[in-house]
Amino acid sequence: MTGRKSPAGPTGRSETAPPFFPPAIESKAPFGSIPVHFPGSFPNPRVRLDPVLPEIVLLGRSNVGKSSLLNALFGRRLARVSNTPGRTALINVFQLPGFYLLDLPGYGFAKVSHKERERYQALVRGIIQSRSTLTGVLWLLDLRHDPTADDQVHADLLAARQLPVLVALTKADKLPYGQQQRRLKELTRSLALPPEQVQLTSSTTGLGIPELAESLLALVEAR
Ligand SMILES: Nc1nc2c(ncn2[C@@H]2O[C@H](COP(=O)(O)OP(=O)(O)O)[C@@H](O)[C@H]2O)c(=O)[nH]1
Ligand SMILES: [Mg+2]
Repeated sequence: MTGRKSPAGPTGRSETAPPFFPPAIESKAPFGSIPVHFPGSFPNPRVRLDPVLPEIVLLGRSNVGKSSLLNALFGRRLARVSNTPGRTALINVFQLPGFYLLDLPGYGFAKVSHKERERYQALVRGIIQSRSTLTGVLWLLDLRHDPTADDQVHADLLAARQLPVLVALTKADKLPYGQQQRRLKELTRSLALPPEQVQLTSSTTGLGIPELAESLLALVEAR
């Protein structure tokens, strides 16, 4: 421990964050054995990340199960940094070997102020419209609910940029098998996505987690 402070980047780092998440010990999580680095949280959608790597952005309403899904994929609590109130308009960047995950705060949370909502929308619009390094999107939707107006805003942004999208339908364990299959079909149709881009998942049972990990890697490699 030298006690030396790391210098703020060009856009200013928001906090003293854990710089590195070591691999999970004896984890069954598909990304459990890979090291994850946390370059920081950034307010600027155009922030330059060094090195330049493909990027995948994570989107979903608050409470959709994003933190739980990340935990299931990585076997570690990566997402706690995104959960602190008052951080509604920051990108949390996780660096993996070969790509970045850009984690955004959950949207659609009723309690945020109008101003915070606008800041979030400017951030997500900026990321989706302006980042040439963005290779794809992992979008989380609760299997039990139809997309909301907030979800639709995101769907429109994604459609305009024509980015490859993976949809993780979360909390599948909350429905019996027959209803899972029915909702999967309904949502795939209403989202107008090819079936291979929509995955049933459960962070509780592990359903779909290995498949999701494969699809994420394929999204990065497709670049
Ligand atoms: N049954 C079930 N509950 C889940 C699942 N994923 C998340 N949850 C619960 O849903 C709530 C919100 O989850 P969280 O991961 O914090 O959502 P976030 O706000 O999107 O990060 C918590 O109570 C979780 O325990 C799941 O796959 N199955
Ligand atoms: Mg969360």
